[in-house]
Amino acid sequence: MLKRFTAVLMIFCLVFVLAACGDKKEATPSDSSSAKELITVGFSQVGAESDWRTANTESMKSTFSEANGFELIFDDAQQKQDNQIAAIRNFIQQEVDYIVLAPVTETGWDTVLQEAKDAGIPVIIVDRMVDVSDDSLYTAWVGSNFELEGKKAAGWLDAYLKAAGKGEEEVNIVDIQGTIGASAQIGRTAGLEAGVAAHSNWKLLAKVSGEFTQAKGQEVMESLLKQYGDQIDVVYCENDNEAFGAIDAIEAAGYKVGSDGDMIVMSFDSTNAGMTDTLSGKITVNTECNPLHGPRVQEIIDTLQKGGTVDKQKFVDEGIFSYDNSVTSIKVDGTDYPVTQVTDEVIKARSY
Ligand code: GZL
Ligand code: ZN
Repeated sequence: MLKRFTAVLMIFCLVFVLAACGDKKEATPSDSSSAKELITVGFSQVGAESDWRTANTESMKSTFSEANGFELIFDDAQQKQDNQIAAIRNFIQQEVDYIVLAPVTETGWDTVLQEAKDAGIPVIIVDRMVDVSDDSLYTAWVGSNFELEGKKAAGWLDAYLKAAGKGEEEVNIVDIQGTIGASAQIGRTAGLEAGVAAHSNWKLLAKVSGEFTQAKGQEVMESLLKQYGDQIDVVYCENDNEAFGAIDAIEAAGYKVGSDGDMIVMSFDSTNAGMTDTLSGKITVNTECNPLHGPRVQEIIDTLQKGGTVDKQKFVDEGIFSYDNSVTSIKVDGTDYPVTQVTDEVIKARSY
């Protein structure tokens, strides 16, 4: 009995082993050397704090897909620099081909970028800037000219007030700033402050960080309303999500936003939701900040893969959108920029 059982077992094992080997022969030829190596990209993203950030992440993820020849390792730092530094070290450990960093703030990157350089991994910076002692620590940067964004917004306010016959009136402004130390905050605040310096009738009542989020924007606006109430003429929000929060606070306090209201709201990002509020007049002007960096970074990597050289810094072109057509063009540092009135068609024509 035992012998027969052993014989059956041996036959079964033999059949099993043959079947397994057989599977190997079935392997499609593409599994072997002909498969194109994927380029591995480690992307350290700031977080998910705003609609703009979501659009930026989407652009990166849809660009760095396997279908496009990439393996993307994505890390969301929840707006903490320590998490970004840990992510970069992790990418170095994994020996990725490229590191892409969207830095939460400008300073504190020298050490970890030196580690990436020592590991021979090119670093591409997107969106905000890094302030490093040696710019060989990164290969390329692509993003917005934030100071120009701020100057455009201030230039629009100047023209808007003049068109409304208020060019000489006292104007009280509050600035709900972005994440302190982020290039977008630094540039947008600087643009407004330059406008205030150039106009003795512009009063900057307060600058308070709304951290680029809706919740913080609402909280900050609530306290500004308690402090200044209807003295406020202009609410300068350094991104759309802060504007959404500020508008909620203003309306909850019984005030009306808009050209025919108690105060106007200015914003940045021109996200889809921000443009919808600009169409309705809740936001009176929205200065564009384009988040679609995926294709721009892919272009840089494609060039580097071919052994080419890339621009150290590349600014993206951006517009400015308004509720009404009282201002159709502005001049900043001698250059004219068109102001586009928001319509349904303008919103439909945009991809984010
Ligand atoms: C700007 C980007 C800012 C956006 C905010 O390029 O860094 O961060 O303006 C986002 O919406 O949070
Ligand atoms: Zn002026």
